[in-house]
Amino acid sequence: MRVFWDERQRRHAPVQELHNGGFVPFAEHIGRVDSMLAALGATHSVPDRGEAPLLRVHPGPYLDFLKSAFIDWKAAGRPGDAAGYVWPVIGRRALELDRIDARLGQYSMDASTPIAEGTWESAYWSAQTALAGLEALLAGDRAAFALCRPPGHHAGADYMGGYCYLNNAAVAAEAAWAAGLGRVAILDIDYHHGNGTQDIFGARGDVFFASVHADPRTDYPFFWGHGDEGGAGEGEGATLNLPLPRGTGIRDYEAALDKALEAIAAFGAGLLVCSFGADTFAGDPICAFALETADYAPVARRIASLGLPSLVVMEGGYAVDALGENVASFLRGF
Ligand code: SP5
Ligand code: ZN
Repeated sequence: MRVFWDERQRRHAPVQELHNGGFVPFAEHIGRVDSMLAALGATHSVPDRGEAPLLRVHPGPYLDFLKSAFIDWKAAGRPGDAAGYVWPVIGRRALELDRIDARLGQYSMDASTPIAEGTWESAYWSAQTALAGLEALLAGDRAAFALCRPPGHHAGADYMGGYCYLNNAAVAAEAAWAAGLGRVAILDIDYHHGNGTQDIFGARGDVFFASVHADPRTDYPFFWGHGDEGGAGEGEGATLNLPLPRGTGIRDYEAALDKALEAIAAFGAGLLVCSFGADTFAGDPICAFALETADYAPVARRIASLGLPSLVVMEGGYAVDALGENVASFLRGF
């Protein structure tokens, strides 16, 4: 399976994030990439397909915000990285406010997603990496791995969150649709619910979203991913959420995964996008499932048995020392 990666994804390097009421080192750091690259070997380069495929998912004003936020932050005389501190919970009024603090609140859902100097450049190339993986499928590869970083599945059409800025999986799924590949299924197996992806496609009947994740009653993102969220309008029945309790190991995990795979098979997709997070690993420092390195290969084999052309898009995974081997195990299984 070819691995796609662009060095410009390294430029995003926020210093810290809010955690338990104080600031701690940013968990989604570049050491994750070094671990993966060391385990995966050679990578393939990523062409620049411009902003048009991003604009199929994200509105222009949101992209403009991502591009200028750090510059505006510095222009306001602020130290460190750009981060919001006020959120419009009563309703997201369509106010066009100039103040950088207002814009940071308007376009984000949490305080763990700071914008640093290289954030836009890395997010842009992360999305381009997903598109490069999709192009490998269009060229006839059965599967491709997009080493996306920053990750994407918490980002909605017009908000960032959960270390995510652009929704790489959604950008690839939309591009696949535009390329005529037909109905797309997205299987999200990051530890956290992919609220952004669900939000983007929840009202669509032509894109299926299935997610196996930690129960949002105990885990981030809390407000999305509950078992009764099944899509809306034309998308009713095209969203499947399978929350699992903390401590879940491979047996119960595979039972839930099989439910998701059955639903995807019944949907009749022409392409699978798999949002893969290795934060389901037993040793993950910020998560609480119990998968072992060797478990990722049979998990991937089950997914591959769908027989669909498959784009694997990297999401989370914070046990840096084991991350590369966990991803390698998954890709070998595929
Ligand atoms: C893509 C992905 O896995 N995003 C996860 C976002 C979770 N954000 C909230 C987690 C809060 C815990 N912060 C721990 C910081 C340790 N340095
Ligand atoms: Zn995650």
